[in-house]
Amino acid sequence: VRGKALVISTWDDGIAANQAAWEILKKGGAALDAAEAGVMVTESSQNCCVGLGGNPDRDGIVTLDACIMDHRFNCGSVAALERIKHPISVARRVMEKTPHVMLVGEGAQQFAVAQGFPLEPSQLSPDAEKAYKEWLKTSQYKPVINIENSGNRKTGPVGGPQNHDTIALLALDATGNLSGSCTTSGMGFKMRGRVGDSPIIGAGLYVDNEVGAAAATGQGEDVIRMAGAHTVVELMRQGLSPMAACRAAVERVARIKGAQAKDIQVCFIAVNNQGVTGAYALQKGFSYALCNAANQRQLFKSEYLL
Ligand code: SD4
Repeated sequence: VRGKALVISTWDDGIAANQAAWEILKKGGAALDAAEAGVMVTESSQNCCVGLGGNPDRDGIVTLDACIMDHRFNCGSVAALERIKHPISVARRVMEKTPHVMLVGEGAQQFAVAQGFPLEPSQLSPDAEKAYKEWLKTSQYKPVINIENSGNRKTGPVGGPQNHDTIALLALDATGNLSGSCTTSGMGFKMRGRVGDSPIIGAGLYVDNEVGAAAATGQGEDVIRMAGAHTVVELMRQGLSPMAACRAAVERVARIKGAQAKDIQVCFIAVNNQGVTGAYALQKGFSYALCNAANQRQLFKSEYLL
């Protein structure tokens, strides 16, 4: 593993996130720092809807979820956090500065402010405002499959069906340590208070340095009900390759959902502690980005079940 540093992350926006993570890894930096720095790029990006630029809930308020986990089972998480630009960094502070794993809502925001994170304006980004107004016309909640890759709100279909917007990233550093991060504005137009899989340790993200790490994107409810990322890690522990583990987890989702499986997307990425990576999706259209010493800008189309 030594010297086999790498980063793997979800969707096309993963390429830019990987670059930032790589800047740290290539200098011998820690996987945890890489995992945080990588997804911060996506949280700040104007082109995608992770972070404060994301679509609001059905009451018109953007609420953010994020978590982070290191190679020693240390983990931190925030959910339903409002008006903070970098939820991933707040999650890291929860991990490092509190005796807890998870802070939510007002308490999470209060903690962030106390830690010196600026409180950002509550107004929606112009694109989110437009999408929200469009959504209000019907006020129907229907998850759209592969929303991340259907174009951003400027180029995508009118009304911006930007329904769920997430980045999950796994990093392996030169010393062989693994860490991961996951951050999202959650599903657009979700019920107020809804929390998905992304900030849930074991669902959206899990890291066990002795085995590997895994993360999820897609329909959060269906990732939570089968403890997605943790399941993938346990399957790797039983000897499956990262790809086979992701596939087996997706098959489990399909079994659970039955005929409804065709209406949702669930995707996993994984890396084992030897630096072997894998991914698998329920439906066509999932992409993931890989970055290592050989090539920092690889983008792959994931294989899929249906
Ligand atoms: C959620 N899993 O909030 C997130 C959304 C997502 O691709 O991953 N979108 O359910």
